[in-house]
Amino acid sequence: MRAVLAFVSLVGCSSPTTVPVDAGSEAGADSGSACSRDTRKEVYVAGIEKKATTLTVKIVSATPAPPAKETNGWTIEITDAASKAGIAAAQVMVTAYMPDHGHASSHTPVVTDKGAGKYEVNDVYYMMPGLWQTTISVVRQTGVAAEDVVFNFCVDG
Ligand SMILES: [Cu+2]
Repeated sequence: MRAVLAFVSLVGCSSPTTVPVDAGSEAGADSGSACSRDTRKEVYVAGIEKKATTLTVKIVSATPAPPAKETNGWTIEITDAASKAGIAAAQVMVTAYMPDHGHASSHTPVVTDKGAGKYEVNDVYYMMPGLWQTTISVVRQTGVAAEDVVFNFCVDG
């Protein structure tokens, strides 16, 4: 399914994706960007977190902050939802996807276990402006089902 979507997206994205930037003609627009009126977006703050079934994923810090077009690096912390203890040695996979265009990022983020529940995520790559769904999928230990959390960040051009 993902492969089909990725194919469709290539077609969808072959046309210019530039969204006309209004020159402040709309009252209340914070930047006049593609993101300013997207109600699906989540505003990044250091420490933003999402809960899955048995665990919580927190973005401790992001570079740049807030997340921006092209290359992003995050430090995340994964903790047990009940005990709050860090979950080390999990299998963590990060994927970025653009729902409006039906395509994934051209880069596969690289996750490095830093111990005690901290993980470094590099090469989260948003190649164009708009809403990106970044899924962090965590397998606590082999044989256990993955638990996903999704962060919805809108990236300005
Ligand atoms: Cu796109």
